[in-house]
Amino acid sequence: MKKQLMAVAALGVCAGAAFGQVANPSFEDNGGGFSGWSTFEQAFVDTTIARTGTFAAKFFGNFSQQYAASGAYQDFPTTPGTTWTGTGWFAHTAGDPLVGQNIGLINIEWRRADGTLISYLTTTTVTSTSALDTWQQYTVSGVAPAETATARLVVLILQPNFEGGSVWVDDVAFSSQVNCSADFNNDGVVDFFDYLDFVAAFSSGC
Ligand SMILES: [Ca+2]
Repeated sequence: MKKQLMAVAALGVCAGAAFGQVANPSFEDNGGGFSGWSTFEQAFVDTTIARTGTFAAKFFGNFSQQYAASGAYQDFPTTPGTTWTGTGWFAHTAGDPLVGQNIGLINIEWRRADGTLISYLTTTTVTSTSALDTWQQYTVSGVAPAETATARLVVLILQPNFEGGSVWVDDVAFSSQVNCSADFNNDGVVDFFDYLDFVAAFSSGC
């Protein structure tokens, strides 16, 4: 009986998938725009191509420096050890195709409480060789390192060498999962089945 009470007391949801939802993920809010996002350099919404709704984000290089970047981001409070996964749909168009070294990226930046950058993860998305006018989904995922207070999801174009073309982005998502040592069967919930697995592991010894 004592064991059962212990197990019931431990019942809880381990995964935090509801935490960290992206605001305005399809760029449709307020008649199309970046509500909920922060932007940098050449960032616009337009109706030339959209995966869902009417609008998508459009980024192109500023042609003023090498490795110019333009894009948009959102910040989410977090703690070290939390796993974050970002996804976004990317495209380029026949009307303004990516040229040469220009690429789309989806990044996670890990930042301290004072806002300084600790490190970042990056996934290359569309390139000059990607199919035109075709949406494809890309993912970036990782675990927040020590000192992380903020996980920043960034979608952007990188323009290394003054070349033309635009990156389009739609339907962005970002979710977190707290890694939980009591979730023995890794189903995202701590319940009696985890306790049984623990007992079985304990009984079998090492
Ligand atoms: Ca949209």
